[in-house]
Amino acid sequence: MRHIIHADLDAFYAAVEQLDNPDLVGKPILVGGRPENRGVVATASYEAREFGVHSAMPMRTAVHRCPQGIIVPPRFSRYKEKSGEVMSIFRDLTDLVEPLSMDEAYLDITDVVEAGEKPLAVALDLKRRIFEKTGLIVSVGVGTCKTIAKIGSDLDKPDGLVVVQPGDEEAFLAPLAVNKLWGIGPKTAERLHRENIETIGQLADQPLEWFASMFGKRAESVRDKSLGRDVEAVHVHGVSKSISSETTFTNDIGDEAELRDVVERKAVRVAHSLERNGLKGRTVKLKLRLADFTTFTRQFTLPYHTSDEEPIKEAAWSLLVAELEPGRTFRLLGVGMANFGDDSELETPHIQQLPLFFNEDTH
Ligand code: DCP
Ligand code: MG
Repeated sequence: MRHIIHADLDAFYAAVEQLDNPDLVGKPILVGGRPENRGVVATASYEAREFGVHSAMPMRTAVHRCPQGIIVPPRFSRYKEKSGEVMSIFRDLTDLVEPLSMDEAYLDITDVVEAGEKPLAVALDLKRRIFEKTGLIVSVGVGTCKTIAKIGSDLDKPDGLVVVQPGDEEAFLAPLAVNKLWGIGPKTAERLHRENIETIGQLADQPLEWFASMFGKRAESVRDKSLGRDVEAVHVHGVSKSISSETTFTNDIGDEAELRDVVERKAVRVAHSLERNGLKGRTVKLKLRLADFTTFTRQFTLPYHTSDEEPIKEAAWSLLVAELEPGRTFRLLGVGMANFGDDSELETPHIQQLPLFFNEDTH
């Protein structure tokens, strides 16, 4: 079973403006162009939304509805910077992150849940970390497919958290309006309205043939979504340069056996992520943070590309052993793999004869 999070920041541009200028906190903010320049609202703080202001509205209309609104010109480079901070916190949790825009992303947390974490705890922890590290508030939806996660994150905004338990998908969606489904725009909603279909439940109740006549090629996908069981994967865009898994401990760890255990679990996670993404790597990285927050990485390059657990475990552990000192404790440990490629042009027996580590480029 898959576990997916959809996370979307609240009133993103406005929240960044309030963060950088405390005078704006708690006030109606209209981020966008001036009304005299035919500006539009990029976003409004929740305080301004109470007056019926929303994104894409002409600023002239917004000012009319909310005369006390404070107009703030957008600062895109600052939003991009904050977005980067948020995305990197998402990637601390899982490598399977699919950003949809500057302020929202899908995260596949299946591995994290299979490692024993409860989805609710993962979501709460993510919200807390985003707030502590960036000062921004994120709304989160959690479920077994993208449809559920996406709808969930929007349902309880701002500062939302909706977790739909496996098995509850259909009942969760049933009472909601059809236009909440991804891919049902105003035109389709109008066609459905003419057939007296207003809710996702009414849509899901239709026979298969009806879906075929209504949606053609999309029939199956729309039906799956209406039942909360779409199978769409979280797509990691672009070519990632490394895959890693790291944890900050609640209490710093110095015990060798405990550290060994963490390294092994991280290595398994990395191996799984590599496999999921169809990648093999050669450079194993170990990231460490000490009790005094000093952070550094060590790396080993293997003689061949691999996605196997064993060499990753072995390399990461040998790097860590070199850093153990009596009394030294660690607050963060991460294992990663970089230098992706494939050795399929080489013959396997030849590769297997190579020693495990032939090039130690630790620094
Ligand atoms: N945005 C924009 N123009 C739009 C919609 C959005 O410029 N028509 C920008 C401003 C938003 C950001 O994108 O801050 C994120 O879009 P969201 O739809 O997620 O809206 P917000 O984050 O502002 O509000 P919320 O997600 O709380 O509804
Ligand atoms: Mg948002």
